Amino acid sequence: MPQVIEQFTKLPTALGCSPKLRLSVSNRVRGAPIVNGHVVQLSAKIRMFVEESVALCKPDRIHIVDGGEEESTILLDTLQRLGTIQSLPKYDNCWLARTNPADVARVESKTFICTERREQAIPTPKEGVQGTLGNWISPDDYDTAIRSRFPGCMQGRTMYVVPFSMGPIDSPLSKFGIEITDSAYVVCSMRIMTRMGLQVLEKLSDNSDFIKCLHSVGTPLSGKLTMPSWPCDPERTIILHKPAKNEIVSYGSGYGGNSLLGKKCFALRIGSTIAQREGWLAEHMLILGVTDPNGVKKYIAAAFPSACGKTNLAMMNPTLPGYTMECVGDDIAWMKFDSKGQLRAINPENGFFGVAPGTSMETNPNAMQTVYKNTIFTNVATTSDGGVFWEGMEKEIAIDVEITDWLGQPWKMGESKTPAAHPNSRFCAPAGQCPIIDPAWEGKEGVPISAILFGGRRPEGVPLVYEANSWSHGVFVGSAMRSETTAAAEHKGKVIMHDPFAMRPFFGYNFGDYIKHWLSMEQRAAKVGGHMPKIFHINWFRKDAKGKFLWPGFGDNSRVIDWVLRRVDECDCYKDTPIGRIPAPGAINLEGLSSPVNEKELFHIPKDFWMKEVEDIKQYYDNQLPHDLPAEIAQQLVDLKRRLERM
Ligand code: GTP
Ligand code: SPV
Ligand code: MN
Repeated sequence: MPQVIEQFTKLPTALGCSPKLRLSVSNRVRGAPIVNGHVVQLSAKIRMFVEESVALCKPDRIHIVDGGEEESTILLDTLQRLGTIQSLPKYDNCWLARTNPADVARVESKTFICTERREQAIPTPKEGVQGTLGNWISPDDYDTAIRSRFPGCMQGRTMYVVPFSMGPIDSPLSKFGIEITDSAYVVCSMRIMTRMGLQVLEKLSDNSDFIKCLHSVGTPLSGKLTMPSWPCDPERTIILHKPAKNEIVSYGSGYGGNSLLGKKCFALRIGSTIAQREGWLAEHMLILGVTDPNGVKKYIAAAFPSACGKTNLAMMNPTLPGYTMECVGDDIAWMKFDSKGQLRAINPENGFFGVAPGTSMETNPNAMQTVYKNTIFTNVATTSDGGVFWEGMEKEIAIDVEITDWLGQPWKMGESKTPAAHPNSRFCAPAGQCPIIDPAWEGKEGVPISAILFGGRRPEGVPLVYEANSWSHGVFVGSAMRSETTAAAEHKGKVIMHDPFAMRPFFGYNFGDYIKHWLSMEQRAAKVGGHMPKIFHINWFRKDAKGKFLWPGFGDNSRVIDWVLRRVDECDCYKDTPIGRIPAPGAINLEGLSSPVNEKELFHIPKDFWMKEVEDIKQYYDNQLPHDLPAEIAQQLVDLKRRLERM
């Protein structure tokens, strides 16, 4: 430990102040010395936030993060000494973190939105029914939750002050945050996932507002003889949001969405409340640029639940000749109408925190080429030649290498019964490294969106693609989305769950109001003479009677995108069905497909399945939104049922 502290005091002259000034007696906050940066560089508002946090958490020292290369090297080195990360010598500046096995995913059940009244945060379910659209916490319980966890939680540790921007620093669509954390892993990951450091601090020097993010792993070091390599407090983990104060407080977990507070907590939960107030959309969506064989470029946004294919679609290598796909973002989109009524999107993130298993040169070569430098892997397996391994990479490693699983145990392909990599293991890599990153991905104004896709894992009944008949029908489709659960959150087993708009874990306010907000977008665009993007629903995951996927997916999804864009151009290549418009027979280009597909089965719409689906959706609305469902959406369901009855 003394070695570690020494490391910090050896930091280079940060933020342009001399070592003498930096280590002067006055460079303290409430007695805690600042070992990197200087207190004079904090705006009054940031300083107040740091003061309050120091008084509460009692860190031994403070480090104002500058975002520089040297700082990053020292932090990574420190993490390596602590045993939190190990280097992966096969690649360039790549690292592996192994978490505590109890801290491997987001924890929806421990995530709360705090508002004065419950109905501001979550819909009131039918009496006797458990609500599934988020958790509310009262202001009193919010304070108690903090008071019972945070006092002294950073004793013996360094408090990092991380200034960051969600979105390109100069974009009018971007927002700033300050994350206070006691985890160097978080700092190094935030450096990849956000624009972080000095530039942001300078932007905030006019004392402007920011989102307050407080995070602790919840393992103070005072009196501890051993230092865990992955400190956390899974039993008492809690993730709190107070939209009225633009405040996020997270305790007990170091994992992804729980600790990198710019991502789900800020860009989606707090972001959606700001978006509602300001008239835009903060969504769990990828953004993809598509250039067709005529050289015409359009952008689409797509919302699929966690681990359901956003990263893959966002980085797809199209199999359809003549097409070029470019990636703007793989997880979050902030979308706003411009003055002409064109919906424009930015990716507020700066990196990818992508699902590792299933990613390979076959399924996603662009992701593979992104992650072999400057990447932090979490919970993947390692190879004896200093590389990484996960399920899906079987063909990509030398046969003679030995594999160590994510828990650090020897693992043998074909023999071991447990997965080598945790199913929710991830890579955290700079977006700029993606070989197909879109030239406009950091554009200030955002890219114009022509179509919005919803989708999920639906093994049965749901066709490969269908188009909504109107904006409100599309909003209905988003509200009725369901998908098989994945390892991205704590749900066990593969059950089909409702995940409206792929946002169930990420709503910052009452889902009923969220639907109303989506519906209101149409008038918002109309007012300035704009038009709405078309809405589609896709399903790459339909299976045949033997349980095999009916659709090859991945690069062949370009064939679906091709139809979607032709529909955006109002091509007459569709057929009406009770659930929406599907491609007319032969309208999906299947030329050159590596193996034939059963088009009939892919687009079959079984009446009994859909009648049951209507009943399930009705029950879901009745149980979860008995008071909050907009009449327009209730009517959409009635209309769908009527169309199906006539089938
Ligand atoms: P989050 O980062 O959790 O929000 O997830 P994501 O939506 O970005 O998920 P991702 O793209 O990483 O997909 C996760 C899993 O879906 C991987 O195991 C992929 O192999 C699988 N997958 C993605 N696209 C397809 C597809 O077209 N077909 C099939 N069968 N599987 C796919
Ligand atoms: C998701 O679960 O949707 C993710 C990963 O994108 S995490 O950041 O951990 O939430
Ligand atoms: Mn996600």
